[in-house]
Amino acid sequence: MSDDTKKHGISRRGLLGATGGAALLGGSGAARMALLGGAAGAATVASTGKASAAVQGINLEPGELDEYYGFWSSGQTGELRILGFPSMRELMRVPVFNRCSATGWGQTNESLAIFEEGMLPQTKEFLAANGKRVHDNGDLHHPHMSFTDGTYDGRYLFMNDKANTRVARVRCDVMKADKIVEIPNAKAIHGLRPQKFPRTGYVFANGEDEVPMVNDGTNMDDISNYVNFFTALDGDTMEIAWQVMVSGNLDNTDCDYQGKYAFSTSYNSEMGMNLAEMTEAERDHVVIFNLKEIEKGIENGDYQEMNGVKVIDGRKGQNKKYTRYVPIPSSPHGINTAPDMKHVCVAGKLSPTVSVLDVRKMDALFDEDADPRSVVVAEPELGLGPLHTAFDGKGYAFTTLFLDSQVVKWNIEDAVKLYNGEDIDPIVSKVDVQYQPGHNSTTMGETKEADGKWLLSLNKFSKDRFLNVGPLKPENEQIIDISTDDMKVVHDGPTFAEPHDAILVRRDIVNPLDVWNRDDPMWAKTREQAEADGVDIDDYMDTVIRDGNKVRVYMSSNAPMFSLEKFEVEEGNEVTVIITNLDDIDDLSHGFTLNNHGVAFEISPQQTASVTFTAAKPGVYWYYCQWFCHALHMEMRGRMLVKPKAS
Ligand code: CUK
Ligand code: CUA
Repeated sequence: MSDDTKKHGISRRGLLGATGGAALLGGSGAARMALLGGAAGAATVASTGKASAAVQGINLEPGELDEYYGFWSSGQTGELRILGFPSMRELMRVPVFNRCSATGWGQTNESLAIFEEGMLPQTKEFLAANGKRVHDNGDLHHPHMSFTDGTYDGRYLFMNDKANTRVARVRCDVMKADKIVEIPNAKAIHGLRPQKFPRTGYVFANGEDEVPMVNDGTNMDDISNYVNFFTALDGDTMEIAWQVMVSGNLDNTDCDYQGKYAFSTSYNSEMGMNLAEMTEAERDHVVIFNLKEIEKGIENGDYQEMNGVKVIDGRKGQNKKYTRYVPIPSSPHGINTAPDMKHVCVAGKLSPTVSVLDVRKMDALFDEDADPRSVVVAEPELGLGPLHTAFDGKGYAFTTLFLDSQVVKWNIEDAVKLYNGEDIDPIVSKVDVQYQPGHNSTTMGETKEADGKWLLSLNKFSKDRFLNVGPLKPENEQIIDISTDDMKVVHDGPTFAEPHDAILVRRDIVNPLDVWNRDDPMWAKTREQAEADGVDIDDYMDTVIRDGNKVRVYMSSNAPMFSLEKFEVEEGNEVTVIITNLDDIDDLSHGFTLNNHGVAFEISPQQTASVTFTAAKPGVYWYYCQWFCHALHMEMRGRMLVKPKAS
């Protein structure tokens, strides 16, 4: 262990916890042992430098608005969340990969069409065999906004689904998903970033899990056949532009501000299939993808087509101009490009170091005889378990230390000087967080407009910070004031499973609609069917179309009434209920819930939505509006009669 790390308190902390004890043994090997030996042990209860509660902007007066939008992942919940920041007030949950009880996402015909449009044929078959139409879970780790010229442009949010290998896009005008794309070949999409320059452009997505090249169930143990895939989607069409086959797995990804390179961490360069094998090597790697060369390769036909995707071979030893593998200690995790547009920080996870790459050295890296480590310009030892790095736009970096339960503030240029032999300490300060931080995020920090006001630490454990709610505890998200040199934790915020990542976007960039546009593409298909039925879904409607066994019930809503107080179908009919909310007043959402049928969906102002089900149980069933819309909201209901089948 260097004197630097001792000075900054690792040895003191080492006395406090079991994991810290292992840390006293020194070096990255000990960190690896510590992490493998049980992470939670490293949490130590330490006081934080609490600032006065009046820190500006956190405690808003009633009616005051936040300065930033926060877009949060929700991990295994599968949704996107929108918070006001820095008040941390939850504003909205946007269902993406999950089934939503309130809005009917995953049940309405409009949302099902989005799920099914991007689904691979073999998944459709698999789901049908399991009596389902869509997967109703997801594992959403990384939400990122589209860029133009190095900063957010407020068009779209892109996000991954690790659970079912998908990438989704959310429209920022209505805050609803409009594309959910299953990625062929790759397995378990994890790291995801949009291209920063000149615009998005590409959306880069990492496949985390290795699979046999022909994954047909005939091979499990011949590891030489396993590969992994890096995917570039076109952010405008959400079609897959190309994939690159790589050696080792892929964890997190980012790209430069020049539009030339993307880069991904790999914690399993070993291609190990169990814990011991995966953590064997002292160094794993970062793969650097040469975007222009890959585009040329595609143009020149130097690819193979796999499941309809053009795949470039960028595996180690191919000696082509597509990829380079930079050795990095040890099982690197987070990778973050600094707003100085030059430096890329790679967190070592099992190594106490962050490796700094210089994008200006990447052209030379692709020369044939280049030393693969020539792009590394600093490798400061910062503390135990570095996972992710955020930036203030003033030359400082903030790295989460999972095992130390700390965030370390350090200076990038000083780290470069230290690497060049100068006697200088890049570490500015450390602050305790509660506990075990993963991602962190600064206001506008992943853009060239990083403003250095706030740091958010997303901590995996809350332990004693909140009222006990049973064995499953919330995570804890903390806000740190970084406007001065010493970092102050100024806010604790519990949160449910399991936000990995969040971005903090200046509010002037995001400008959603108050009311839907009637010509929205979301219900274009529904409109087509209505036109064929001679029904105008933009107007008052109370029409029931009987089409063989199919019944289409068209109605509109106007507070506090549905246009149809009742309708009749026959047992066994396939019933589609289509509703347009004709109210055009800000905030006047209705809903349609059909008792004992598992049917419920949202109809916001000027929105059309529909649901299809089979009327299998004769009887009278009430339907009602489930959004409190009017003094007579309780009266906003009607009846469906299911007549017994005429025998
Ligand atoms: S990963 Cu979660 S702490 Cu999925 Cu971004 Cu690092
Ligand atoms: Cu409409 Cu409640």
